[in-house]
Amino acid sequence: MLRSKLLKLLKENKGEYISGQKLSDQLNVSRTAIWKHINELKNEGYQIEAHHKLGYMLVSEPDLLIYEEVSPYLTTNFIGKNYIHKLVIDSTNNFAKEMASKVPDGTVIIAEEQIAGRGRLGRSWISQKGCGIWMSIILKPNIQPQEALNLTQVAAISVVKAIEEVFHVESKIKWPNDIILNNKKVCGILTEMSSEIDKINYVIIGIGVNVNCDNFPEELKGKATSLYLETNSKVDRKKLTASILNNLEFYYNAYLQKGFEYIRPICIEKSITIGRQIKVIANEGEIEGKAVTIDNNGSLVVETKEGKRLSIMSGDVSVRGLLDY
Ligand code: BTX
Repeated sequence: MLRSKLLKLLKENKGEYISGQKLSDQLNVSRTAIWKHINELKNEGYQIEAHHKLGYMLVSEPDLLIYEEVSPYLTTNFIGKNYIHKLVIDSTNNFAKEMASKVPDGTVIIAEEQIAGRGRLGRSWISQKGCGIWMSIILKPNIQPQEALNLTQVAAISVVKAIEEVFHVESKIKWPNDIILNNKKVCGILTEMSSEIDKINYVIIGIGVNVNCDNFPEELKGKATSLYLETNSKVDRKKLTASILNNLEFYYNAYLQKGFEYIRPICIEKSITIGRQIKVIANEGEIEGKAVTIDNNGSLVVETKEGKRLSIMSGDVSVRGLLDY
């Protein structure tokens, strides 16, 4: 793609002029075509100096999660190869659902802002402009529909590993789908699926990470946080986005090849739930007890007051002493 190639050349020469002639020779297009693309890039927020003799110089890139900005850090084979970026969207999970049957495995939908971001059970997810990573990944695994729940865990450890890799801070997983940093929620995961009785059509993994957000609505203060608020420095969304996708591909492949047992120790190590008193609203009703472990199927094992052990496949968990409980 001409635009990507042009940007690559500009980036390689960032801070230096590169002549219009050289660009047109290297890219094998007219100087007018170069000029047109340069204007487009400028409109997107790239700061490019143009000099009638010296040519063009890239001064700075916009803070946008477009493919050209994220892909230099991507090491994946299939996740993110098809990458759709939107400035504003209702919900990346909604858009992913519309697209899922028409796009390849591993397609990523990412937005700068969601105006109707969704959490689980009809709850909403605040997704302010330009401060977070709001994305959905479409996967088409050849596993049984009931196993799709494990993919939330795969995504959760991928986010925890990515945060560790890029920012050297340790976050924890509140089973099954929240990432907690210093006792507050920094990320939520919403996994949705379309399936037949014994075959998955597609799974959508929606990941919302509060990266540079510095202001949450009153009702979330005390519950929500961002990497910026916890680390006190503005964070590079591009590197973190790529690292989440890189880790996701790694752990997803490992899960498909080796089963849940492979990721289980990491899920346990990174859990903030295990060993704590919890309340779960599950299909079975409300259960109170102590979270003991995560079993080989990815279920949370809870021991009730009566000493009964229950395996919970999915549910809404409150952990005593955490987030208003
Ligand atoms: P959840 O149901 O576990 O969490 C939703 C609850 O979290 C809300 O009711 C609110 O209390 C709190 N909350 C809302 N927004 C935020 C926020 N930005 N940070 C911290 N806490 C918040 C969690 O659901 C799953 C969220 C997935 C979001 C991604 S973003 C990309 C994709 N598209 C989409 O619409 N959803 C997913």
